[in-house]
Parts: sequence; structure tokens; C-alpha cells
Amino acid sequence: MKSPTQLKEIEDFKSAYIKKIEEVSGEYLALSSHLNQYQALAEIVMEKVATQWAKTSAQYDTIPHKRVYLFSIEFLIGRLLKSYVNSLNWEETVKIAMHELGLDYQTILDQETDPGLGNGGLGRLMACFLESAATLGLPFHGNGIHYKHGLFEQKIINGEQVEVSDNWLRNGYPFEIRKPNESVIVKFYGDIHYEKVNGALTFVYENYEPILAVPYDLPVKGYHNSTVNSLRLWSAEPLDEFDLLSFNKGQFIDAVRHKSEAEAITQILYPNDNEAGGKLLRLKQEYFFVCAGLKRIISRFKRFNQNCLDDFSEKIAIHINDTHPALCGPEMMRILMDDEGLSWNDAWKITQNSLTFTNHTVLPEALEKWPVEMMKFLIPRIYMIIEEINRQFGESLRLKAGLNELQISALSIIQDNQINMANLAIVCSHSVNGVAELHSKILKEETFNGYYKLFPERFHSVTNGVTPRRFLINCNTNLRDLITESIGTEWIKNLYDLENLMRFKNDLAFAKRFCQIKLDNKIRLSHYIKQQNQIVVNPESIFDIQVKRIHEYKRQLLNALHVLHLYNCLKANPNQEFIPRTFIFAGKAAPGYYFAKEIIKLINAIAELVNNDPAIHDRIKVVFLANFNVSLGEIIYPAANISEQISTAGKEASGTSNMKFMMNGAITLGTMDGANIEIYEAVGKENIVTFGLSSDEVTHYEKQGGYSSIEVYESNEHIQKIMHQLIDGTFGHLGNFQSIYDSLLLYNDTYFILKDFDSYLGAQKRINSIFQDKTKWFNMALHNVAYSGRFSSDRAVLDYQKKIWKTI
Ligand code: 26M
Repeated sequence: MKSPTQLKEIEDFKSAYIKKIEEVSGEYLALSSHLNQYQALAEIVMEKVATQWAKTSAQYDTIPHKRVYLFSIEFLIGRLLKSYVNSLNWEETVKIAMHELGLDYQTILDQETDPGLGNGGLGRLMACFLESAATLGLPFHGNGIHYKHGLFEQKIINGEQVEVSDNWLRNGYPFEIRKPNESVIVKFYGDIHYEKVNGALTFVYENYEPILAVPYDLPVKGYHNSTVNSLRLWSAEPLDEFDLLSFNKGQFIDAVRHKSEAEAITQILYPNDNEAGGKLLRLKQEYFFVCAGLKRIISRFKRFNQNCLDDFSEKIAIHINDTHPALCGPEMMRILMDDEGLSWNDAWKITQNSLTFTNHTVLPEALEKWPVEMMKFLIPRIYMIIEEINRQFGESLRLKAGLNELQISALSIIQDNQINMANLAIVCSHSVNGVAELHSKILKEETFNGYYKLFPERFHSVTNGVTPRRFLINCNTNLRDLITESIGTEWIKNLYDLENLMRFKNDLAFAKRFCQIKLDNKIRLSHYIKQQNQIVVNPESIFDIQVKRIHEYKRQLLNALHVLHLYNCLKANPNQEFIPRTFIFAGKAAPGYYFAKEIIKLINAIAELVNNDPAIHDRIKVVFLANFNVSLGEIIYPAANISEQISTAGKEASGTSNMKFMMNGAITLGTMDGANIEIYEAVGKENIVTFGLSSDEVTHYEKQGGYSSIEVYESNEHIQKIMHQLIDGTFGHLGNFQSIYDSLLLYNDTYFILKDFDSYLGAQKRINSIFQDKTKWFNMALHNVAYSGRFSSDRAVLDYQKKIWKTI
């Protein structure tokens, strides 16, 4: 029964909506397009959010609470309309109103583009942190780049990845506000020389190229509260022609050239994940959003702080998310000295006390290094400051820490004529952390050991987390309702409360509903698969899923080779008892990463072979879903039985899809890597399936130059068979996979795929036997949901507040 207030709310909503449709489309509702229907809803929702936004900003201005600014080159925010509606507690009203107006709510929601302003884990983590901080009511804002084109859209054509440019802004974007009056100028190139002014030697910076940085603000709304924080994304624009002429006395042609060069800076997100590119434009992006963001933060702070910067670091924390914003160190020094007139020492204190740094990967190819020449050329003043930071740091190591020259050069920010950005970030910050226990331990003992020995107190660990609002509550509404009916609503804001679900471990009615929900989610995914890939899958089969960026260290290849092996077994022994499986893959490969693209090709070739072989009788199905993004994840996570987390131990810093799957009741099949180890601790060894070398064992082999993959090959006939199939024409016109064969046998299998193969096979067999025992399986799945509390990003953000930013 609806209350009178609810009825009125629905009626008010409907009339506002009908009017809004006319405003956005110039048509009556009956004639409006789905896109117009979406735009109208988005505008109404945005108006409501904006009211709370203004209020939150005003409150922050009066209450002097320490603010956190998160600097990140990626924020993978996902679609926002449903999130806003649900966080406004408006879900029911909107759903009923839409229904009564004869509209399909889901179709309307599907009109929204999914902003791909990030590559994967790192960017999505930042979006989860923003959502959690707003839900916790904390003053916490993001600072990043307004890419015109986000991560490419992936199509699969003839089994291969084809990249299509993304255009998330094509229909306009209703959830951002452009703030031209808060624009700032960012300066590139130019010359620096010293001049004597009134007897004192000062430097002059001239002939630089000014670029206008224009902010777009997006509201970040807390769940069921009135906090709305901001995500500020900077867009590069030319100074208007008039200003430009007065700047460089240029001609018209120059002005046009300047326009496209300026816009180029924020045209596109670099599509590499875990690999540093070394391109000038990328360095420009990094400096661009750091400079613009810091300038605004500092000027705002002065405005509300009687023009005084003394207690800046007590009131502001600036977080460097991976090394991409590491220029925060020297840029802050530049602003404080050159613009604000502080001495080096005063500026340094403020800078170091404000900055904190998180590392997200230990892969050597991902650690950013920029050529000195490039830095000097593009941002000469910043280079000067980096040199001076490095000189003083070296000096302090020499004098205070008593290090010799060899030790000092190992810690130097400038090495082999390159700027080591991680070293820069560490030296300029007072805190460094990894993103899971094992990862932080590797940082301390290996990657940054030299710094750890010097400053052990600076090193911390904060395990990642994901927001349960997006990855459970909004995407698995049936499970949400079951949980709420069983244990109340407290868990939504305190995920540890899910432990109360263990009360239902012997409750048959609960178990039945729990399992039915999983089945329904699998049916929903099956429809999607049918529609996208024209493959019919069996929702009763085990849904075994690996979705993440395609990368050698994540070992999609291990998964794929196992599928090929199962196929061989079934072909050899067609009448064996076999528990049906659906293997689902999704993920993008960096466009220039040849080997990752070969892996996609192989998965699709295996799919073609297996899905169409009548001897298999549909007992194995292989599906590669194109264009993995946040929206697709929201359909996939709730439908999984098995969460594949099979990286080579020591390589995956944390992983976050492991947490999303877990919350939705999937069982982790994983190596002892990243946060898998903590999932193991949370659920207990009975409720996870692990396999493979440990990180110590991997390191042990690596120190000896690797293991011998040929030996493993020679002693294992299953492996011999699948290896031959890669090159013997098994895949016919779909191609031979010589490069994969070579990487495993000729180049000694850097990621230990063959070494871990048997152990993986054993783990998969254990899964089969558990799956047959429905009660046991339910129990394991329940444990996973119930103990996922510590993997909420609420917990992660609170840990940062306590340990890193010291805000509570
Ligand atoms: C670098 C240079 C040029 C272009 C792109 C990059 C680049 C982009 C993203 C480098 C690294 C990038 O991300 C690294 C990353 O996503 N790391 C992942 O971070 C997650 C959140 O902490 C962890 O869960 C994953 O384990 C880790 O791989």
C-alpha cells in the first residue's frame, strides 16, 4: 500500500516529467524518443542532486574539516542515472511513475553512455572511493581529466579485437557542469633565464605556450544522505583568439594550430593498462591536470583562510594515485615559491606534509620514467625544481643518513637521464602505500626497499575495496532484497553486518531463494549472451567467469588452455560423467599489445571449435563477450559461480573484481596473490579454491632466471597435446598460434602457466566435486557474501582517513 505522501510524490513526479519531456524534445511524451525520455529523467534527477550539492558546498565552507583531494588520471565512474536515483531514495517513485506513464525504465536507463574514463582496476577504484566517501559524508573530491574520448569500444570481428573510438559525449552529458569562470592557465615549453632585478637574481619564464584549463564538475552523491561531493575534470582549450593574439602576437594560422594543439591534450585516454608509454602528449596530460587542480585548490584555500597558507597541510590532503600525478610535488613547490613567494624550506614542508602516494603495480614495465630532455623541454621550470629536490635529497642522504654515492644513486629521482616518477612521488610525500597486504610487503622488501630502510614509518598498506551500492545493491536487486528481509538494512552502510547472514546457513527456505536468485541472474546473463554472441548457454551449468584487462600476468591463457584440455578429454572419452560448464571471458587488450590480442584470438578460436562440435553435446560452452566495461560488469558479477583470479603470484597488486564476484556469492578460484589472500583469510580455506606457486616460489625461480618449461612439457602428455594443437592446424582458418607456443616453450613461460597447469587442473576438479553437493555449494557461496564486509570501499576509505590522511 502506498501512503498519501508517496502517492502525491508519484503524481508530482509524473507531471514534472511530462513537462520536462516537452522542454527537452519539443514533443509530447507520446511522441518522444527513448533518448529524450532519458534526457528528461536525467535533468530532473540532476536538479534534485544539484540542490543537495549546493548545500553540501556551503556547509563545507563553514565547517573547517580537513579536505581530501584525490588526484588521478583516471576515474572510471560508470553510468550514473540509476546510481543517483537509488541514492536519492527515489527508486520506487521513479519506477512506479515510469510504469504508470507507460514507459520502460530499463530501456530509458540503457540510453545512457558509459563514460570510459579509465582503463581498469585503478580508475574504477577511484570511482568507488568517491562514492564511499560521499556515503560516509566526508569532504573528499576528485581531480582528473575530462577526456573527450574515453577507452575505445571493443568489437570482436572474425574472432579478433577491433577498436572503435569512444564518444561518450555524443548526445551531450547531463551530469556535468562546465565552470568557465574557474578556468586557469597552464604553461608549457618556453625559456627560462636569470635576470638581476633590484640587485637580486630572479628567473624569468617567457615564450611559453599558455593553455586554458576549463573544469567540468560532476556531483558525487552519497547513498541515502545529503552529501554531494565533486569530481572535477579538466578540459584543455585554446585561449580565445583575442587573448592568444595578445599573448604571442601570432597570426590567424598560428591561432588555428594552437587551437588543435591545445585541444589535443584532453582528446583521448591512453589505452594502456600497466604499461608506461613515454609519449610527450601523455606527459602533457599529467602536468595539465596537476597544475590546474593544484592552482585552484591553493587559491580556494587562501580565499577561505585569510590569504594565509601556514596550516595548509593540516587542512588539506592531496593524494597521488599511482605515479601519473607525481608532478604534484614539484608543481606545488613551484606555486608556493614562484606564485606565493614562500621560501624553499617553507614550501617544502607544506608540500611534503600535504602529499601522500599510492602505488598500484609492481610490474617493471608500468613504472613510469620520463626522459630528462622531454621534461626540460616541456616544463622547464618543473624540471629545475625536480633537479633541486633531487640535489637536496641526495645531500641529506649523504650528510644525515651517511650513504655512499652508489647507495645515493640507487635512490636518485634522476637515473640514466630519466626521471623516475615513483622515486619522485616517494620523496615528495610523507606516506606511501600498497593496495593489499602482499603487495605492500613486496613494496617494502623489493620494489622500494631502499626507501623503506630509510623511512620505514612512511610505509603503509590499505587493502582495496569496492562499493557495495554499485556492485551488489544496484546490480543484484533480488539478492539485496533477500538480504534486507533477512537482516535489516544496516548492512548497506556497514557491510560487516552481512556476517549476520550466517544465521541462515541451515535455513532451507533461505537457501532455496538464494540459489534461485543466482539462477535468475544466470538466466539474465544467458539472454545477453544469446543476443550478443548468438550462443545458447545452459543456465544450470557452472558459470566460470574471468573478466578483466587482457594481460599475460593475469593468465587468461591458463584458463583458455584448460578449456582446450577439457575439450580433449571429452573428445577422447565422450561418455564420461561431465558437469556442464560455461566459460565466460571479457576484457580489452591494449591496442599495441600484440600478445594480448593473440590471447583474445585464441579464446575465440577455442569457442568456435568447442561450441560447434556436436560430440560435446553442449557440455562446454565458451563465450567471449565484447566491450567489457562497468555496465557489462554489473550484469556479469551477479551471475557467476566461479570467479577466476589466477594471476601469477606476486604480480596482481590487489585485484578488485575478486571482491565484486565475492559479494555476489561466487567462489574464488585463485592463486595466493593480491587480495585473494585476504579473501582466503576472510572466508576460510573451506570456502575458496586455491592453487599454484606462492609469490615466494615465483621469486625463487625468477632469481634463477626462471624454471624450465620444457621439462614440464616433456613430463606431461596433456600439455604436449594442447601445445601441438596451438600450431598443428586444429584452429584451421582461425589461425595458428605460434607466438603463444613460442612464449611458453621457446621463451620459457615467464608467467609460469605450464608450471601451474597441473595444480590448476586439480583445483578445477575439486570445484566439480563440490558443485555436485548443492548444500555445500550454497554454504560456500553464503560464506563469501557474509564475509565480504571488509572488502567494502567504505572500509578502505576509512582506513585511508585513519592511517594516511589523518582526518579522523
Ligand atoms: C601508464 C602510462 C600510459 C598509459 C597508461 C598507463 C597506466 C594506466 C593504468 C598504467 C597503469 C594503470 O593502471 C594500473 C592498474 O590498474 N593497476 C591495478 O590497480 C588496481 C587498483 O589498485 C589493482 O586492483 C590491480 O591489481 C592493479 O593491477
